[in-house]
This record gives sequence, structure tokens and C-alpha cells, in this order.
Amino acid sequence: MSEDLYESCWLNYRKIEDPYLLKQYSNWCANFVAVVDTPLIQSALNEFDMGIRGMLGIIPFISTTVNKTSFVIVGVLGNNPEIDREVSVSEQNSIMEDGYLIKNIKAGGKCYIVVTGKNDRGVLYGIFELLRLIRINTDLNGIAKIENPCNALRVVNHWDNMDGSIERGYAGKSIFFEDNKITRNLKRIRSYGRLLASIGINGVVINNVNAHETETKLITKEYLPYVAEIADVFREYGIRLFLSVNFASPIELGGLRTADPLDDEVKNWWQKKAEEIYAYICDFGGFLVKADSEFRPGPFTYNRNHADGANMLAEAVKPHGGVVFWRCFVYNCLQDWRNKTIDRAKAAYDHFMPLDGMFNDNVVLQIKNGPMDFQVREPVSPLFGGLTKTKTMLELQITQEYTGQQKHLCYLAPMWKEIMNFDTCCKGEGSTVDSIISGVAGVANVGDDLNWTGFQLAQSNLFGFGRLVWNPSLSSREITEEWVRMTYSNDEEVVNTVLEMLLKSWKIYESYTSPLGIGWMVNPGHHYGPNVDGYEYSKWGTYHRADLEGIGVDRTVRSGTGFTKQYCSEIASKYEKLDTCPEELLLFFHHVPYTYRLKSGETLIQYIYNTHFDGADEAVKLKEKWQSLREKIKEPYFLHVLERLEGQIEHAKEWRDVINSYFYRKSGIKDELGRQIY
Ligand code: GCW
Repeated sequence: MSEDLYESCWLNYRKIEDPYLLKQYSNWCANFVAVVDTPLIQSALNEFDMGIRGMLGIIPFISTTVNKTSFVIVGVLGNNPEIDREVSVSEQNSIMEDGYLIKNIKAGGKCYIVVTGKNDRGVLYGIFELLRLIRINTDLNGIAKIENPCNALRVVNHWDNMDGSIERGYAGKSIFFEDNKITRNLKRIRSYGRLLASIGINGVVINNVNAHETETKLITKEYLPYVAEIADVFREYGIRLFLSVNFASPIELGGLRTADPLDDEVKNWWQKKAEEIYAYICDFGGFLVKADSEFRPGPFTYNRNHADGANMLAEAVKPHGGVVFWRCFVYNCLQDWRNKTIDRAKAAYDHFMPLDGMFNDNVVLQIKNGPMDFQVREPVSPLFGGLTKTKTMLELQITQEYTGQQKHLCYLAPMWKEIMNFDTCCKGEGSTVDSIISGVAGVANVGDDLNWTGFQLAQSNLFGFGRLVWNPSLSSREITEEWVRMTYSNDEEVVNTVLEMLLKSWKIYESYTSPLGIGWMVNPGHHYGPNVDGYEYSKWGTYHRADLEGIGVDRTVRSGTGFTKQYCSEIASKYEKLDTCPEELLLFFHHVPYTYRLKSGETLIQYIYNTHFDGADEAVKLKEKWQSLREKIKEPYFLHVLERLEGQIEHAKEWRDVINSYFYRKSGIKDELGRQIY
């Protein structure tokens, strides 16, 4: 079963069909030379063995020394003269921490492949890459490539609760917790470790940032031995385990009367706690903290600021090499919707900018990509580029909370790429987000469903996340093509069809849901399906301000909330003016009349109608494209995807009709093309 596509996703090692490549790969891969001196090299060997058996149909001969003329030799630089000899000084210098070199060497009558890195994690990644290259049918003759991760911190965040539920999870129950206990199913965790390592992930937070009563106890001896077992499994794949913690733990667990970060007893409590945790998990990554946000406790209770809170925890884990991921998702969730001067979009910046430079060096501020909350379209948070003296980390949402909940196809890598490549201008032109951050965290989309992500095509989001975080300059097309080839087939028709479906899907989803950056027109609570006024008169700070003349939130300095001012001047002035504001964000920044003419010549209202009709039609085409592959995709997967796409078509119609009817009724303006609006 473990070789089944469901369980092993893009790591299903089906037989290579091309006879020329099969022969080429088999020549090298029949012999594997490695000194297995660490658990990660062991994992690399296991993976190689599994991959080669599956893809080439041979059992590799494993040895510690070279005694053949054709082989794959693997190991950390400096540990094996056979490897070191063939890697030039300049190559050695170009390989960074966690990076790797894959090189075909022809010398002394031998022809072989070297996979090496500065550390064993790099070697493991190199083996995953080698297997990937084989899987996607790359000619390895003459190959010489060095790959280094662009981000040192490559983390997934699970919003898993100990009762087994997953906040914003759409793929079943938690793989870590069940009935307020920690899972004994370490096999599943190991499979997950493989998946994560294969895309370069090196950190995992196993519990929800909302650490409730039971999860608070994860850092006690009742649970730590079991948390340690999970950490042991992840360690074999170069992944460090982190926990989300409750800032009020000294009170809830320690019986102290305060959690004041400047109180000596509190500091002491956390230091002892850190020692205890590290006694169980020697390489524990550290803490993720949601504080003073959506009713979670934090330093504000004691009149302290976020730097006080984060630094206190950072000091506790510092002697052990731990870090604190401190979230910037802090805003007033009890806002008065009548008050148009308050703007939730401004909150994170207002809270954290005054603290820039005040955080310890093992604190990383974790910032959601946009100033609101993972909508289908948002501008990039102004904290990127704003904070220049503090380590930052980008938080993305892999799980599709606002993007179709893994019932709709919405492939997010193209969106993430735009975000990472966004130029903040903070240090002049070229200060892109990916160049100023220390890492990326993604809210995981997996659960205990057999296919991990509920919707099989949503596996591509996890894959795309890892690959982009590793290298944000890869194109969406390259990453996506890798995924399709690995997951389904190298057949060109399959590759091109699925590629096109995935690459178009985000824009399609956007077009039948929320226009031009407005966001939030969803049912409250679960956030699925259209409800234009669902959040309009609520306390959450999430409004569209539609009236009979127009729609959009005026966030300009001139007449609105002044949010635009949070960006550096080049960007601010662009967003501030209606005619220079990028159109896809028009309604995020401006309140615009329905009769306003867009660059295309359409009026705003006509644009809303057109995109909603077109988007729903495009959803139909997604299904048609998929149907054209009936003969080429294994039946259970074919039918599973088909069923989801059919559901998407119906739900896209619902979106189309609710949104169009709402705006027709508000504005009284008819569709120029006379289509049916209710
Ligand atoms: O908007 C919210 C989500 C919550 C989530 C929160 C956060 C984990 O709807 O489910 O809580 O964002 O990111 O903290």
C-alpha cells in the first residue's frame, strides 16, 4: 500500500517506461556506495533503495567502498576521499548548509554519479532530487548541479488540536493527535517525514497556534515522552519539531499568579520548562506563539509589549539552540463596524513597527502574507520591507480556508510566487520579499485522509509550497510540471492538461468569488460559500462597504483609513491613486463607483458580472479538460478528481449568482449582455 499513489503522493515510484533512460539510470543505480554513519544517510539509503526498486525494477547493491566502474556514491563532504577528490574547491565553496551537489563524473575508466553536501541533510535532499530527476525522466549524462535553499527556515504549521480535529483542516483528522492523546501511528508520521523532506521542509509545528487547555499540557511530562517519539521520527528526515505554546502556561501549568514576561519567577519557570523539554528532545526547534490575538493571552495583560513577551521566551530556549516564532497576526477582533476610521489592515504594522530592532536574535516575527487574512487576493503586508532590524518569516496558508477548502481546485503556488517576488523597495529596487526574510511557514493542508489532502490535486499545494520556499526563483510552470510528472505521468498530454488546469485555477477561483481584492464575502465561521454581507456588520474588521453607488474600502491617506502610508513611498503613492493602483487590488484600496471604467473599458459593475459568468464557465472547462484524460489516469484517482470538479461547477454557479444578484440589486444596473441575474 505504501507505494500507492494515495499514500505516497509524488513519491510513488512507478516503473520508468523510456527504455533508453531505464538503461542509463540502471547502469549507475545498480550500485550504491555510502558509509552510513548518520540516521539521515540511512534515510537517504532507504529512499534510494525504495525508489530504485520501484522505478528501475532492480535491487541496488549497497557497499561502503568503490569496487565497480559505474555507481552512485553518496556522503557528506570531508568524510570520503573518493567524493572529495572529484569536487573542486569552487564547488565545495558554493555548497551551503542543507545544499547539495549532483554530478556525473567520468574519470579513470569509471562513470558515476556523486551526491554530496556540507551536511547529511543536504545529502538526503540530494538523493530526493536524484530520484525526482529520474522520476521526471531527466537525462543525467553530464549532469552537474548545485542547489542551495534560499530560506534557512522552511516550516509547516499544523493547526491540529489534541481531540483530533484540525482548525481549518479539510482532509480528515489529525495525524498527530486522537482523543486527547498523541498518536501511536508513527508509521504515518514517517511517511509524512519523507514527503516533507522530499520538498526540503526542515521544521514542523505539530499543534494549533490556538493552544487550548489540553494542548497547553503538551510541554509537561504527561505528554513530552510521546512528543519526543514524533520528534525522533522527524529527526531521521532532518526535520525539527516545534510546539505552539500558551503564553499563560506559567499560570495554567505552573500555578504562578502571573505570566508577566518581566517577572523573575515567570522567566525562571520558562527556563526550567525549556530545560525539561530539551531533556526529552535534544534538538527541539522552539516555540510558536499566537499572543494577544483572537482571545489568546499575551503580554498586553501585564502592560508589556510583544518584544518583552517574545524575548523572555527566546532567552529560555537560547541556551539550547531554540528559536521563537512570534506571530504578528494581532488586531482588534471586537471592532465597531460603524467606525470607518479603524482599519484591521493597519493593525499588525501599528503593533510591531515601533518594536523594530528590539527583538532578540533568536526571535523570528512570523507575518501573514497579507495585512488581513489569507484572502484570495491581498496586497503584501507592509511589515515586509517595513521591519528592517528584525528577523522575519513569511506565513502562507497551504490549507484552503478561503480558497475553496480543498473542494475547489485552487493551486496557490502562482500566488505565493507573486508574494515572494514582490518588491518592497525597502532597500531600493530589488528588495523582494524573498530576499529579506529568514524563512517561510505554511499552514498545513494535510490530515489522516488516505490521500493526505482530501482533494488529490491539493497535494500540489504542499509540493509547490516546499519547492518555492526552497527556491523562489523556480517558475510556477517548472514546479507544477515536476508535480504532475511525479504524481501522474510523463505522458505529454497528461502533463500539459493538468499543468494548464492547475496554473489557471487560482485566477478562475478568484473570478467567480471575490473581485479586485475585496475579500471576505463568505459565510461567517466556516468561511465556505458566498455571503456578501456575512461579515459586513460584524466585529471582525472585515468589510466591503458596498452601497448603492459603489464598493470598496477607502484606505487612502487622502480620504480613507491611511493604510497606504504603511508602504514605502514608491509603493504608497501607487496604491494611493485610483489610476495607478494595480487593478487586481482596486477595491482593497479604494471605494469605487460601479460606473467607474477599468483599463479594459468595462465598467466596474460589468467587470463583476463578466468575471463571475466567465469564472463559472471556466470551472466547467476544468472538468472537461480532466475528462479528456480518462484513459490516462488510474480510475479511482480519475473519478475522485472528477467528482470534486463537478462539485466545484455547482458551487461556482452559486457564487456567480449570489454575487451578481447582490450587486445587481444594490446598483440597479443591468448586465449589458442580458444574462440571467436574479
Ligand atoms: O482568521 C483566522 C482563522 C483562524 C486562525 C487564525 C490565525 C488558527 O480563521 O482559524 O486560527 O486566523 O491565523 O490565528
